Amino acid sequence: MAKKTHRGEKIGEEIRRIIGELLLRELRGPGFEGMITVSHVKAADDGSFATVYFTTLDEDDAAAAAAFEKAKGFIRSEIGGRMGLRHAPDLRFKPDATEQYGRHIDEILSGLDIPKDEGPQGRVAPLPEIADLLGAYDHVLAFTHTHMDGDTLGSAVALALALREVGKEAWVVVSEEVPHSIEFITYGAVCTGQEAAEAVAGWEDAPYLSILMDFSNVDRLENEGRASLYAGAEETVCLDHHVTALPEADLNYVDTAAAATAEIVYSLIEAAGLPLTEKIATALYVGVVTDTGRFQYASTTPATHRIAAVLLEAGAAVQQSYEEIYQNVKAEKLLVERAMLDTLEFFADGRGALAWVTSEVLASLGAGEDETDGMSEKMRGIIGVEASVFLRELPDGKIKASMRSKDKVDVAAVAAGFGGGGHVRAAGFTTEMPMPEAVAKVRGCLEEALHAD
Ligand SMILES: [Mn+2]
Repeated sequence: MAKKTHRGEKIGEEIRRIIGELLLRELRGPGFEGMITVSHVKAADDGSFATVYFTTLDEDDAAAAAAFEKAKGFIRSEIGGRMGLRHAPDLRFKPDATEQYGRHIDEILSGLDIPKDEGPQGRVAPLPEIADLLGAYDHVLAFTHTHMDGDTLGSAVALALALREVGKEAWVVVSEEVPHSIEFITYGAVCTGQEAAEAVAGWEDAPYLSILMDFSNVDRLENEGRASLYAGAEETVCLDHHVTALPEADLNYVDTAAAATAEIVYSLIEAAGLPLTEKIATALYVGVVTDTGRFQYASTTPATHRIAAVLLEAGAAVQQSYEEIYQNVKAEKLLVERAMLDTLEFFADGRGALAWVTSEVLASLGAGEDETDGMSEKMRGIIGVEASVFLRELPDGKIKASMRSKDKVDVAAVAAGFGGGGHVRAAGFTTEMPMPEAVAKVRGCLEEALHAD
């Protein structure tokens, strides 16, 4: 027994040293700007997992935790490589809350005299504070993320409509055409960046609030017009439920336990005392239904169902939602499916499934972005398949990969290794590797993850 305990301690100390080195040299970008110290690492004796306790000087623990989470795949591969482990421990990152470390930090601070409030990062805010903030503005812009889905649109439309109910001016600013399956929830609240700019000009310098809905990385605003509209606000807010969130807004509310941002917006509407009309309920319902795969993903919680129940009571158009979203399939979608099935392959004894499609094939089928949705879910649905990945070539030649898993593989960790992110059961990334290389690399990483479980 004593020997085993010793082993966990040794592994933990080695991991602490490696991450310390990575923090000095390799780990860069949002969340890693401040001074982060790994105080200690608690590793399981069998080396299967380890909890990394860290402290931050600027007390922005959430940003650091998100940054660590995002870099987890990379950190694990470094640990595996440097320690010669076939399977690096699964990692969890936690802020170190011990008093002892608080004192240590005070010592460091007094010695270094570093200003506390520095850097571009915003801060994490509780929902009631954001509810209060809504009350302070008469003008609000909510931004959807690129590759729009039912959650980003439903959440943004719901909040805009709720604010309009109490006499405020609110718009949902989109960067692309609304997918036809969710067009029915635009309810006259959606506009382009150009139209929003005209609206803002009409507000004659009145301060407005910008909200990132269902994403936290401002890069996903994509076009210039939207980026400057967002930045032109008096204050910015981010509402999101993704693990890989980079809190870039002034005030950030990120709840990774929420199955959809629509759940967060529901709570926000409630906290702000805003009304819940039939249209608002429908928009939120669409967000919840689409992000939970019709209440079937592991992210679905009792709270998800309770919120759905309230939305139904408020008159959400359930039947219409399902018809519009799921019984509205373009023929092109089936043609893409056929092309996808042509490349379908299994690996890791049938526990992994992979398929890909080139932009040339997509163009010849007249298929757009919408028509490639759901392919990795389809593959995950196959008997015996634990993890699936669908890769498609974008018109600019980049490769976009979408991964899904049943209940064993953390695909967010795999995606992080490629600079992407997402949820444990649904994640993705974009890469500039050519298709054959991307296919080989992601197959290799998934094979390793499948062997490790
Ligand atoms: Mn979402």
